[in-house]
Amino acid sequence: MGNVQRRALAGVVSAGVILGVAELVSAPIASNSSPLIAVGDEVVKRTPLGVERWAIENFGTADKMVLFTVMLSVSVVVACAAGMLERRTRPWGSALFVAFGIVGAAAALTRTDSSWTYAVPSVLGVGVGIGVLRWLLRPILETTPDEPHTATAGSTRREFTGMLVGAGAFGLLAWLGGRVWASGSRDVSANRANVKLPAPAAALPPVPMSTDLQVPGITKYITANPDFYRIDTALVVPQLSTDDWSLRIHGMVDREIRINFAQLTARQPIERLVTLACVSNPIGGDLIGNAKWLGFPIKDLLEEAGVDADADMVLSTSVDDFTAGTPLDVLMDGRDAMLAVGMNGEPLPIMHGFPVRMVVPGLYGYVSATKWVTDLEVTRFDRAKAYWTKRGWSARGPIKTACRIDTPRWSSELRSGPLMIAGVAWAQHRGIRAVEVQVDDGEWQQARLADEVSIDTWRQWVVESNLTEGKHTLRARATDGTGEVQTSAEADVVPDGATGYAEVVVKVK
Ligand SMILES: Nc1nc2c(c(=O)[nH]1)N[C@H]1C(S)=C(S)[C@@H](COP(=O)(O)O)O[C@H]1N2
Ligand SMILES: [Mo]
Repeated sequence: MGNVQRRALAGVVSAGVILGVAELVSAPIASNSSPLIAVGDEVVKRTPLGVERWAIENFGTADKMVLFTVMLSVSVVVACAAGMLERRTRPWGSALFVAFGIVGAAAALTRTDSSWTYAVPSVLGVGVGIGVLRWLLRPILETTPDEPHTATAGSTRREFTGMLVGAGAFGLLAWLGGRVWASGSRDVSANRANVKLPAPAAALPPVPMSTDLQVPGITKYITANPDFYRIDTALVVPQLSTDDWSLRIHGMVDREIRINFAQLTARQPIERLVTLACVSNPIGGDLIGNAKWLGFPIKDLLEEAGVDADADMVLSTSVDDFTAGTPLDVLMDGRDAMLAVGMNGEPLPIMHGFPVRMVVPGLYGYVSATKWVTDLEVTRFDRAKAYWTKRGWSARGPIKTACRIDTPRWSSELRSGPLMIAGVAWAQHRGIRAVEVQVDDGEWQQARLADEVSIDTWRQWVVESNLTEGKHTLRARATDGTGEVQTSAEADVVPDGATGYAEVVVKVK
């Protein structure tokens, strides 16, 4: 092993020690005091709209993994450089680590919930990391990386390997210890398991079989919780217990309201089927899901607070500072906009907003579905801007009429003969009146629809077809409950949702 490799390895292992120690020290403070999480949060906050859109389109829900991979790769490069540059009297490698620590500490200190303690993980991590770097390099601190024969100067290869493994194990143990400590002290699953959901006044009748057409390959009418798409800006899922939760309703109201979990759940709940959809869902995409939600009408609470006639928006804020701006008229027009506490018969899963989130039929999630919601400010669109609106997305986000072909799938190779073309269509709060399917440039054929139990959910559809040999393009379009056919014009997801017919190309042999 030459000096170049020794220096690079020492740099990488010491950087690992920095991250491990920082993770351990962040455990009793807060997850976003860890430099990796703090810097990640800051990067997410500052990512330009175009890059964000590109990331969601290409990585979908794996975007967070991609972010961490990029950050770790950058760290490895910096760490190699630090190892190469470190000298006894000119500690440029240490200086690089200090710079690293300053970035981490600065990011941590600018989190909204931070205090001076948020700098401690970065400072201690870098301190220990520099010590480890200099200890590992001691025998060769005076060499330059390209000096060829230094095996005689300093430790043997075996000694050095032992030191590296020791330091690496120390960093890994610190990191694992931090993870275990943090999950033990912050995890609210035990709290969630103890929640007893109130029963709705009028229990929802069992969902009729007729909502599911039982076509192989079609999306199920109800999406099971583990299969439900997840979209949020949180790098670490917020852990908010029912004891720590409370909601403040304020702003342009006559009386400010503060309500805790016991008070909220003592109220009369409703149970409703609502399909949530993400504005970033491309045509044919799967950022959409349907669940049975248990919750409390937002309208009632707003009426108790008494909203100003001038107000036209409710800015909801989550415990991790995500915000959504929901049109006030939508919350007040009698639809089932709610503060949800239950999803498909269970307390909300933690990643879907436990203990309380908003659900508003007919609006994309980014303007309405705030998870871990703790604050509702009654205000005006010309006074407040929500998280995604600041980043170039439309202030209002009504869901556009759309449909998806679930089966057959893209580029399937099929045998000629009878074929079921089937999928789902949605136009939340307007309902679906019809779906039509076209094969190549043929006639539009009416699809058979599953029963409609709510205009706030998607609806399954199926067409029986018979395809000849060759390549075929299948298209579908939906008509909403007002009689309007979805547009064929193709639009991108930015700024207010994709449009265009659903399309699948298949080959028949
Ligand atoms: N706190 C918080 N709530 C949030 C978001 C977020 O980033 N943070 N994203 C919204 C968006 S863009 C969507 S599409 C829905 C997704 O809800 P789900 O993850 O339960 O499917 O949550 C909304 N609520
Ligand atoms: Mo979304």
